[in-house]
Amino acid sequence: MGVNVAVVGATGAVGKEMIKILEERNFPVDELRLLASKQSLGKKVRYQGKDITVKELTNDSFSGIDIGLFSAGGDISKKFAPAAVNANAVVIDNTSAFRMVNDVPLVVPEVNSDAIKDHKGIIANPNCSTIQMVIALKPLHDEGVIRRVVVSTYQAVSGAGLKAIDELKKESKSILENGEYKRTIFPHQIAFNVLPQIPQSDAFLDNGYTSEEMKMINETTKIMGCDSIKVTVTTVRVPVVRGHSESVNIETETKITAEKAKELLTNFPGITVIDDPSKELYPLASFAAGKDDTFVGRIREDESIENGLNIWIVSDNLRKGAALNAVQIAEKLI
Ligand code: L14
Repeated sequence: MGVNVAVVGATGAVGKEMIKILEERNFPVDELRLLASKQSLGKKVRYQGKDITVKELTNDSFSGIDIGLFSAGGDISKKFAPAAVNANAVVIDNTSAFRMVNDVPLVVPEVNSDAIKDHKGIIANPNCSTIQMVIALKPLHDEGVIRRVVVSTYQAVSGAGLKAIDELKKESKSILENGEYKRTIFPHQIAFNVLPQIPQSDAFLDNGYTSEEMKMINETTKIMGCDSIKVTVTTVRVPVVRGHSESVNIETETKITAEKAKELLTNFPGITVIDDPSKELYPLASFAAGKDDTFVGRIREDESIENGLNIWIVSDNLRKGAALNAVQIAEKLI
């Protein structure tokens, strides 16, 4: 007997990737129900050689559904996840709507899959930048107990959706050709530029941090199950289509040598170490795009403190950062 799966936000950047990953991993789907807003009605999405027509998302969309994969924005999740749970579906929510709610497990399977069993109908998928960071922090924390993490991110535009990818491409072209382009997504020029602001609107909180930065701080402690890890973050948008990069400085209670860190990271599931300075080999967004693993390199000791490491982490934000992690949670569920 297969599983009936609904994808909410089926025509978005993450929704499309979810459908692709269900197919690639031979997830035992019985019925695949594709749901989206009115604008996407009637669109067709290909799955296992067949076209599936997208239906309108309503409170009645979930009868018979076992698992609902939500990725249509926080407001949609808040509005429709309860209907899915009432219909006895388990919701795996990719938005920030429920991540910090007490009863809602926030899960990266390689790090805290035990949390899944405590769900009461909703399981939250963490923020893309959080996922790829905690997967690398976990083996280092287990070895040397992390005190503090200082991270700067270099985030791809696809996190902001298909329209943001389009904006980067069109703006780049217009600059190269001295043409005109009118921005509609980013607050400033993103082509050939770097923006220390994510997301693109209502980003800044009273403490001067962005919501993306606070998500990484709060979600990391929840997933790692450890309040004593201090985290500080600067999140930055770069003109890359796919793949987030992160520069991460880690201070531990006990010394972890660079060599030991490399061994721990190499042996951890979901991580591939690419770290050969003599050959100029290190993780790149262009390499990570379309792949499943989280790639770690530039592993070296922070010589300015006693017990510190610097690492560089890259992963595909639409796959491990979103769709793949959600499907991996669904695999653990069934
Ligand atoms: O919280 O704009 O899941 O790149 C992930 C994508 C927040 C915004 C989340 C972006 C979103 C982010």
